[in-house]
Amino acid sequence: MKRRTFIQNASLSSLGIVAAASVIGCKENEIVKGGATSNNSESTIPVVIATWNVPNSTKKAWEVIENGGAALDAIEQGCMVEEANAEGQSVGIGGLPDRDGNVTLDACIMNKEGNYGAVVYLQNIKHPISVARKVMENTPHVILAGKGAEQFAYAEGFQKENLLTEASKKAWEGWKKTSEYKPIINIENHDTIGMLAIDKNGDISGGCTTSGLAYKMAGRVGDSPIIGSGLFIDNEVGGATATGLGEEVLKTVGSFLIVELMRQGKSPQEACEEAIGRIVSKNKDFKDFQVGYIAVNKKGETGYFSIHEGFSVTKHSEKENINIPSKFFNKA
Ligand code: SD4
Repeated sequence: MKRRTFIQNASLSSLGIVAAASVIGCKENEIVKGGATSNNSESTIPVVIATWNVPNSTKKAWEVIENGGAALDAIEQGCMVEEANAEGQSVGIGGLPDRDGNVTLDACIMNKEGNYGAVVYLQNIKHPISVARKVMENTPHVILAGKGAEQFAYAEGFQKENLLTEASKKAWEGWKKTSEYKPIINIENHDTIGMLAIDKNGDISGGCTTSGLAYKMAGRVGDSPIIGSGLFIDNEVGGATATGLGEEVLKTVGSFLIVELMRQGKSPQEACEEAIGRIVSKNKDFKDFQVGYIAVNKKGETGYFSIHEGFSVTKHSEKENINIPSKFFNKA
């Protein structure tokens, strides 16, 4: 099949993302209850929580908050740690490229006032989370894309950098031999950062930063920089952020949904479970892709839930900086 035909035929459900063997054979459309851990129902303020195993990022964010800093600064600095980590292949420098070999980054940030800034399809800039913050603070807009975002970043003093590391270039060259679009659940996407923080004043901010899905089509933008999908904050209620197959998060406006469910009285855990339930009940192919959500409410209670096993969160509270495996929907 010619590549063009392949792309046309590749509906989201047929992208061929491989599910872990341990998750086959679940009961469809049944939400697994009892997902909350003791860490979840505990009210902890301040708190920092992020998708995946990113202890250095949560540690940095926590340090900012511990020193009396605002949640917004904690989010930016925490996310920057992973963006600068060249070994992480799904965010910032070292991110896996699109199928043409270009590393294109998506990021957004949202503050306690409900202000928001984002960059999509940004190239050659290591810290998209910081450019997103500049969009929020220094422009009359909320999203800048592609070349315009890049020009804006240079005008704001950011340096041009080559983001394609040797390791990611090698991986891409290996992928090109078959050009099959088959990312593997939890493997290639393990360190995209969605981060939520509550500072000592009890104010909430959040951020999300990613290189998106490896070997995506040129021009593709995921959920991560889109308000309400990859991230949403309402300082009176709480915040939520997402990771995984962005197309499915976008179609259900997942993070906004979770915050609205919390507004209606659900706990962060219940809200994350319902948002995952929304995806799986609408999509019989959910065995082929992963989505994970994390949430925090105004009381400092947290929640996290995913479709499949393998998702985890890193949570920094007064007590500890700990990586916690998430409960998941798709029980064997
Ligand atoms: C995307 N949601 O671009 C992102 C990818 C991701 O962990 O989160 N990976 O669809």
